[in-house]
Amino acid sequence: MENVKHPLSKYLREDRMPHMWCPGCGIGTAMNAFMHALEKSGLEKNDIAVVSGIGCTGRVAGYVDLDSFHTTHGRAIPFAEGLKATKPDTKVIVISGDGDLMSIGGNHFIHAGRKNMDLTVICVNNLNYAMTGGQVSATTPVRSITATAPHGSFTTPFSLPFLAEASGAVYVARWTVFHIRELQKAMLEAINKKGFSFVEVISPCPTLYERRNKMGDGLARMKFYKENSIVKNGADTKETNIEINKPFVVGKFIDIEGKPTYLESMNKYYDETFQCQLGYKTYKGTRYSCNISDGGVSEGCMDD
Ligand SMILES: Cc1ncc(C[n+]2csc(CCOP(=O)(O)OP(=O)(O)O)c2C)c(N)n1
Ligand code: SF4
Ligand SMILES: [Mg+2]
Repeated sequence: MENVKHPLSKYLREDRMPHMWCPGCGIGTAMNAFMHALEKSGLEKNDIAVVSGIGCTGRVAGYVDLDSFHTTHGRAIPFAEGLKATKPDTKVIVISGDGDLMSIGGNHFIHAGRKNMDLTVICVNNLNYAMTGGQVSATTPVRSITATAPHGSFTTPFSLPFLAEASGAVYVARWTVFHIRELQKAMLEAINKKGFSFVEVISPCPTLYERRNKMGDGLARMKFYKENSIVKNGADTKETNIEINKPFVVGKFIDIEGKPTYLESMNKYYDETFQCQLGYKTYKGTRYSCNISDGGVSEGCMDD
């Protein structure tokens, strides 16, 4: 057995194995789909950066053998934005949980979408804050039992495809960990997309969410996904609400071309505004020294 290698082992930090995820958890399946998508993308490992926040899903950053960053809770997106701004040629991909990206980090998500930051965001939505014991998150369906809602949650959850579209995302898809081929394809399309792309991965947390809601183990949940997912590519994202134990819509909902990214808009504006000023150069990445004299931009101010 010693010589048996995972076919995608080049993307894995094998010295970190075994991983910490519970039996039946869907995060490993989501990560496997992600590694397949990377392989198909043809990107070199050095051209990719992965950013996660804190949570069970956030551990992905520690298991992938790439330039990866396990940032603070809710701050994966602003960290990724900074990374992209200084390294525009790097493919920056955020992978994190529903609590991290949509609860504490929700504000960053909507503004990154609004600005069309050139990022791919993959959210593993297990409908709760798993790592900290299974509390209500921004995606917990009404009437679900959680650690902080022992009689059932009563607040309206976000529908993530709807939120992503409303924020300005140019690519939006949702699949479950049962839909492994579709998930790989969606991740690949999102990675290849210029602009703010978003993939929601519906995934079980059998240890906390499914157990409390008497939904069975991880396998039972896969059966539920199989029998209750309504594949509807191009569906109106207003139809993507998730209710407890009810069928829900999956598919590719948004895929648009031609919207300028944040850096493209910035460069266009500054190029037009400063075109007459000696020494102004279009921003292509990190520039350090800046000798601004007499209010203008002096020659040699920006080093490429
Ligand atoms: C600022 C801050 N607040 C709270 C926490 C505690 N905390 C760690 S992980 C987590 C929830 C993670 O939930 P989610 O992002 O859905 O990831 P999951 O574990 O479900 O994959 C919380 C509240 C923290 N680490 N930092
Ligand atoms: S607590 Fe839930 S999300 Fe976390 S590893 Fe276990 S099953 Fe997965
Ligand atoms: Mg979660």
